Formats: sequence, structure tokens, C-alpha cells
Amino acid sequence: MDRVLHTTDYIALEDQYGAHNYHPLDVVIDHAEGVWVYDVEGKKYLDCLSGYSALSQGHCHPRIIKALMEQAQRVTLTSRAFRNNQLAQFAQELCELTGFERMLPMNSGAEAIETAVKAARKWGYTVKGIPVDQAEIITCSNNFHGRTTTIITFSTEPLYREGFGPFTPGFVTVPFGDIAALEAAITPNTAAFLVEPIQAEAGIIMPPDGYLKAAKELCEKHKVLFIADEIQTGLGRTGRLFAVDHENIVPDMLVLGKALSGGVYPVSAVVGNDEVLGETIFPPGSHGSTFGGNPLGSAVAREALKVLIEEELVENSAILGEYALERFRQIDSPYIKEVRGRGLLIGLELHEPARRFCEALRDERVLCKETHENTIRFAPPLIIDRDTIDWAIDKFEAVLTV
Ligand code: IF1
Repeated sequence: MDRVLHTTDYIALEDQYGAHNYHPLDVVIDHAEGVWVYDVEGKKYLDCLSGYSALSQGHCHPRIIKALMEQAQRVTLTSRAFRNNQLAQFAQELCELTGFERMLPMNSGAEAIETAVKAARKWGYTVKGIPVDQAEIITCSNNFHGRTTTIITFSTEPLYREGFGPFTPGFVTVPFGDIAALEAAITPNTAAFLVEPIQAEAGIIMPPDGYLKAAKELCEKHKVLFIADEIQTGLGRTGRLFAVDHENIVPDMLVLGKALSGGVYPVSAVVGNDEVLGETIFPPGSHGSTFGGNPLGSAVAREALKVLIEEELVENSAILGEYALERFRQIDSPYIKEVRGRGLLIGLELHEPARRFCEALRDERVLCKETHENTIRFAPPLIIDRDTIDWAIDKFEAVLTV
């Protein structure tokens, strides 16, 4: 039985023994269910961050937990040296859902991004004919694709890069949304364009209308792979199954994570056709991971996807996202500069740092987090209902109009 500790005790312990690589709100969560989390003092809060959009199905969804518990008593890990029945079915179900021929399972989002980078380079050399070790991948400024040293190579956020060099060559940065800059950056050695359809971490930055479609057309014209990082925007978060669906484009590779497992277990994947994920690109033994494709994560992911579809969470995200956006825009607040977003991925950009408002919202039992200083991100689980949205936005209004 745990010792009886209070919020301040836990904070002191974590601060003493944990690296300080985050600046979390001082709320110590003990358990959670659905859209609600409960701290160690028993206080109840609405989770408006959803684990950075990993908990789209809500905390501890009973069906997903049941799948976890049942599989955990059968087999949790086989390694890919052998096969298991859960990965086989997960692979089929994910490809059928996304319309691609193949999937490659990993664990974290960053690992899936690294996998997509490797696939794009290999495709560049073996299919496009780029001279070996000269492949270029174009990314957008203010991107967020993960924290590995290769991925932070193409971050434009000094805090994420400083002190972690030397970096990986072969990346070119263009402004997000600027189609002329993208065209100018394409060379015969360009293998891929890697982009988040909406730049969430940058502050819920929306693409100009038609940008993604024009970018896809440019990629097709110049034989460049279009890689969509939908780790955060995917699986219903923006009101469509994938954010690229808003412009009816089909990427060459889709990178998924977070809600792929409902926030219960780390599962990520790259999906694409044989041209980018077949044996020409990844022959046996050329890429892998100890836990990638393990039966426990696969069983969890299978149920998380079933819940997403059967509980119509994509539709709920679209309907309540539109409602929430409209309600946020009606708040008459001197602090709000702009409200933007799509589905239940909404950002309130303020004229000043948002931290103090997030702390005030916490005192009103609403948990959300500032991103890039001035923007409050509103991204509750997609299971949220209208009454709870109203309750939450009333709190935002109270905090933002004093
Ligand atoms: C942190 C941010 C969000 C992602 C996209 C890849 C990854 C992420 C679009 C990597 C991960 C997380 C990481 C976490 C905080 C959070 C985050 F603020 F950092 F950027 F959500 F916006 N592509 N995002 O959003 O996936 O390896 O983490 O599984 O690192 O602080 P991961």
C-alpha cells in the first residue's frame, strides 16, 4: 500500500529524483475515467489535453482496458523473430482502415517518423535514383515531429536543438504554407516532403486553404514522396479520420501514433504502399524494434481503432469541434488574439503568455496546457459531450473575462 502522501509530497519527490525536462502544472493525478481525471486529494478535473491527443477514446476506456488485460494474460511480447496472431490482424485492420497496402509497427511517434525518414531515403536511392547519401527531405519551420537527434535536426525551435548537435545532414526547411518556397526547395535529390497537416505544437497553425493539395500535386510532379505526420492530427482529432481528408489528398506515407492505442500503450506505425514499405525498401533484418508489433500493443491498438469507429468519435469531433470553435469565438475577452482549429483541436492565441490562464483554469478544475507561450490548446477526448463542452467553455469565459 502506498504511503499516504499529498500533492506537495509527490511534487517534491518528482523534483528531487526526476529530471526537470518538463514544467508541468502542479496537479498530481491519481486516477482517471473518460474525460475526467482525479488528483491525489480527490479533486476532479476535465482533461482538455488528452495526453497530447493520445487519449481520444477517453481515459481507461473499458473496452481497451479489457483488451489489454486479456492479452496481458496470454502473451505480451514475441519479438519479430517469431510471429504472433495480434500483429497479423492489427496489420490487416489498419491497412483496411487507411486504404494502404502495408504497415510497419513501431512504438513511439518519433520512432515512426525515423522509420518514414529511412524509407524515404531508401526509396530515393533505389526507386528515384538519387545518388547514395545525397537524399534531401523537406520539412516546415515550426514543425514538431519528435525528439530524437535526427528529428531535432530539422526542428526550428532552439530549445529543442541547442546543445544536442552535431546533427543529421539531408534536411531542408521551408515556411509552412508557402507553396512557392516548397517548389523552389525541390531539387533532383529531393526524396520527400514531411509535414504535419496542422502544426499543433506550433500553436494549432492551420494550413492555407488548398496548401496541402497543392503540395501533394507538386510532389507528384517532381516525384517526391508526400509524408503526412498525423500522429497528433490523425484518427478523428480534426473532425475527419485524417486531417489530409479535409483536402481529399492521399499521402504516400501516413505516420500514426498516440490515439492509435487510445493512450493505453505506446503504439505507432507507418502505413503506405509496397513502393515505400515493400522488400525493396525494408528487406528482412533492415529495420526493426524489440517491442515494435508486439501482441499486447497490437491487441490494444485493434480495440482502440474499433472504439474510434464504432463510437463514431470522428463525427463527434467534427460536430462538437465546430460548436466549441463557435462558442470560443463568442467570448469577448481582451486577452484573446485569435481562436483557430479544426474538430477538437483548437487553439486560443492570447496577447500574452498563457501559463497564468492555464493555472487559473486548473483552479476551475479544467486541465489544459499552453503551447508556444501564448496559445492555450483545447483538445479534450473525442468522447466529450456537448454539456461538458459548455461547462468547460463557461470556465474559459470566466477566466478570460476577469
Ligand atoms: C514532448 C509537443 C505535442 C507529435 C507529432 C510526432 C510526435 C509528436 C505531430 C512524436 C509528439 C508530443 C511529444 C511531447 C509533447 C507532445 C507535443 F508539444 F511536444 F509537440 F503533442 F504537440 N509528431 N508530441 O505531436 O511522438 O515520440 O512523442 O510519441 O515531447 O514534449 P512521440
